[in-house]
Amino acid sequence: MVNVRARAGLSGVGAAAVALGVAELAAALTGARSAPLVAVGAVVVDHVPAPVKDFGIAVFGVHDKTALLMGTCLLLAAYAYGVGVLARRRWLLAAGGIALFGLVGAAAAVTRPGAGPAAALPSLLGAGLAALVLRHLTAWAERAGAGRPPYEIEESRRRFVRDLGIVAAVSAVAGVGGRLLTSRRAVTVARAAVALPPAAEPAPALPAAVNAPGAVPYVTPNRSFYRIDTALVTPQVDPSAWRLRIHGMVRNPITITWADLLKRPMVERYVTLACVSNDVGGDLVGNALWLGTPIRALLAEADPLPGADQAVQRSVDGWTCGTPTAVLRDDRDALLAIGMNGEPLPVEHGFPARMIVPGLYGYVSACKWITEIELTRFADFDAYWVPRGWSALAPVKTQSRIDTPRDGATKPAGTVTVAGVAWATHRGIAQVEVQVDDGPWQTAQLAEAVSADTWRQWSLTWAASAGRHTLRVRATDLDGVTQTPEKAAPAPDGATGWHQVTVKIE
Ligand SMILES: Nc1nc2c(c(=O)[nH]1)N[C@H]1C(S)=C(S)[C@@H](COP(=O)(O)O)O[C@H]1N2
Ligand SMILES: [Mo]
Repeated sequence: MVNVRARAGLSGVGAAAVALGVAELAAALTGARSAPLVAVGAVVVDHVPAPVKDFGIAVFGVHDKTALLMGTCLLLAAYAYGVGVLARRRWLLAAGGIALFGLVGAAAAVTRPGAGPAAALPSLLGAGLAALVLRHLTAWAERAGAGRPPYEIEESRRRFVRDLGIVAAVSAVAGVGGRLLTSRRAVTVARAAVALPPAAEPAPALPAAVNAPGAVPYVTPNRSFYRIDTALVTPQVDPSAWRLRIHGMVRNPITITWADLLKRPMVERYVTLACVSNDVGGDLVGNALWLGTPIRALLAEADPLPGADQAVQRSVDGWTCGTPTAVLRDDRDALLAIGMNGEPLPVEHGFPARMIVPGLYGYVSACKWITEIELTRFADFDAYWVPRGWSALAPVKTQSRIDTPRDGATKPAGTVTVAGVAWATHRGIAQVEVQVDDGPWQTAQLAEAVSADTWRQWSLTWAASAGRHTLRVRATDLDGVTQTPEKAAPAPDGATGWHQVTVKIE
């Protein structure tokens, strides 16, 4: 038996696949962010309510974007199936469904920051082809209907399967080809050609005892450094086209090029970067050696007007964050950074330039792919995350984490090393204490500190007896303030509470 309806549905899915594949290919010319899937996804990312976004990060972690794209594909497949079924009897309605798909994609693409009218092309081209493909496939599907002679049904089945196969192959080739072309055009080549200037002020040599055994390494390698941003397609910024414009409430607006930037004095600093979405015990925190030029000097040249209390950093993809101007002008090492652990910034960490500000969460300070700093007032402008329910001011809260033993681990009785990291960036860590069950707080041994701006490793030797035990950690910063035990969720300005793990000793 042939199910004509299912064939019609599959025709719809095939047509949608062609649309996406061809659009991907077209987007190799008009820019990767103009592909409909990516453009619509980006609009979703920008408008998803904060709790849903938190849920996404909590469930999918750094794979939240893949999950979003796959979810969108599934929804689209269901929609396309419906359009295919409709096409049998109500062709005009189905055509309207396709047009709607094309218009939504085009609208999403042209309204992305920095997009031109050409960004509409991939979606419109895709929708046009989808209509042709659907017309063609449903014609074959229809010829299997009741009352047709058996040879015709058989013939239509063969033709349908053949043409659906061709459609699938064309979309796959177009889609993969488009992606390959895009990545070839990517800035990987330009990045490989960058020779970082030497630091006028190199970072101090790391003390021998900077690592505690069992804690994550003091320096987080680039490939394992957490990545958080709203960019569905990593912005590709060629250094030769890069500019940083400092404007707004300044006496002397300035624009610098990549060549200008490389001529500026560079310093190297270890700075720990933490995400406000990091839960107690979470791993959205890392420490790297950054190479950059102090932003303080650049701002002094621009000469902010009194009252310009907020420096809004803007990325090439339109994302913004607002940092108190005073923080960028005080004596801390706030950097316009170009290097990370001895390499040019990895593309996903902001190549060619980003901000790194000790003491503030990333969402209010660490703009990647930065292209603009606009001096303004907090009263006049809300940066990206502020209308989405996050605090405009967000200094990093003191936190500590147990890296070993892991929660749920089983260890033999006897000596067990408890170790981890603690950070109170720009204030510094004075003390870390560990509590076993309801026992007294024991002072952990601290690894040597590099500066107040980085995390500090700690460890404690524990004489573990058989049974189930809970280990808790808390840190005290150099101002003498101990982490609060009170549990708070990451929103609106960072999680609080003590990290604890439960282990079984046998
Ligand atoms: N352009 C841009 N920069 C951004 C973001 C973003 O979404 N877009 N996210 C910020 C957030 S929330 C954090 S925690 C840090 C993370 O930097 P990383 O991905 O290099 O670890 O980047 C910040 N810079
Ligand atoms: Mo973040």
